Amino acid sequence: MKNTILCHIKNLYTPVDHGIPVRGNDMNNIKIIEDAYIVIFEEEILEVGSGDGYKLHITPYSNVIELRDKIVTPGFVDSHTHLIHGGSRENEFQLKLNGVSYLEILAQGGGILSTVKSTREASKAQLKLKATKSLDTMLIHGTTTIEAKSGYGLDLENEIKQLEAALELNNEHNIDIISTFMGAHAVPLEYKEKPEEYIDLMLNSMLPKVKDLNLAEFCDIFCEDGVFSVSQSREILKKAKDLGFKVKLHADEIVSLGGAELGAEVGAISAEHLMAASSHGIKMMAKANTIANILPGTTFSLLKNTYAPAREMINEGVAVALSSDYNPGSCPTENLQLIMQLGCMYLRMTPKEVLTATTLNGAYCIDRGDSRGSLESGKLADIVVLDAPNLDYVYYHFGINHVVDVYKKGKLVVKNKNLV
Ligand code: IZC
Ligand code: ZN
Repeated sequence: MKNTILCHIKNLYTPVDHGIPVRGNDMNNIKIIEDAYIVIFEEEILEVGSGDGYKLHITPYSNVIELRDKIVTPGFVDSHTHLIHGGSRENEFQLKLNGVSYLEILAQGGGILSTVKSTREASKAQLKLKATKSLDTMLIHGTTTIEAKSGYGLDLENEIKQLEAALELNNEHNIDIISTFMGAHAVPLEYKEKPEEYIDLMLNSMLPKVKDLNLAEFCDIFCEDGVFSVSQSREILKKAKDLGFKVKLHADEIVSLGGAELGAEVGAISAEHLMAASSHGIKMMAKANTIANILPGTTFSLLKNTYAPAREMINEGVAVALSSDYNPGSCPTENLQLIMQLGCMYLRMTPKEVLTATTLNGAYCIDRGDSRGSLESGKLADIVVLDAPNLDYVYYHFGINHVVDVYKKGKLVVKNKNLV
């Protein structure tokens, strides 16, 4: 049998999957195996154990790799990205440093709307080329599965162009990409004076068409002051659900509007950002099993100090995920390890909670908990090898890349920090 065996791993760290997102204090329940091994067959993990147990699986065709001074975790899942876009927004950086807010820049036609212009001008091939560079960077930093949102087309043709680019890259790149339709990311300039008409277009044309073409599994919306109100968001998310989309939303990112409450009310799989979520909304999310997907890189990059209340969420028994929000405006980084470090330093989550949040709970945010997010037999062999003596070290020694090797579906795709 031609298997791959990773053995004598100094320490293996993994959440344990019980078939549901990991909530509250259970997020600290990371299994640690010393002198660990993983037997990989084809795309999956066949067995995880410790000591010499792997020897039973050795055949003349086995590829046996010793990792004596390395630690291993599941491949990271980045469950909130705006991967596909044209252009960049460093021209707004000085404005931001001068104190001009994100929503002011958007109201002046910049921000998301500036990326909409660049994305509309780009061909699908150009979008894919740019996104491929980002995917390569993500993979080198240990991310093996991502979610990718549309929302920089804001008309049917350009939303389809973005979603097709993501679908094609899912087939062409080693990273798995789960697609989300986000036509309700902003009201496009041509509808500035008649936003209700844009919402009608979403409800009656764009959503059904994207569903018919099977271009996205999820639907997301930017529920925010000056963007889409709670009642507009409710209408769109309900319609999306009726059409068969799974739903999630950008909730209480900047202003406390009741996005967390809406997420719980409509049965969203996750509510994302939540910097300004209310205590009532957090309690509702706990009750409704809505995952809190927190994006501390955005708070950091927006130069704010109002980080999402992760400790309160965990105390209330909410399942918390962390993700990058990789986008050209409010969080231009692909490095999920940096987000993990911010999770400890600013959200005051423990290293173990953060690992759960960026592996198994990230996978549940995109409805992939059954196949990834933990190192257990039967799951995909998505594995990262880190050059670190223990898990805490990865967070403590910040701003660098600790990942040396990455296995994606059992295949070595990053070796010694380089793409294979
Ligand atoms: O391009 O600014 N928050 N959408 C909602 C974003 C951030 C992405 C962007
Ligand atoms: Zn976002």
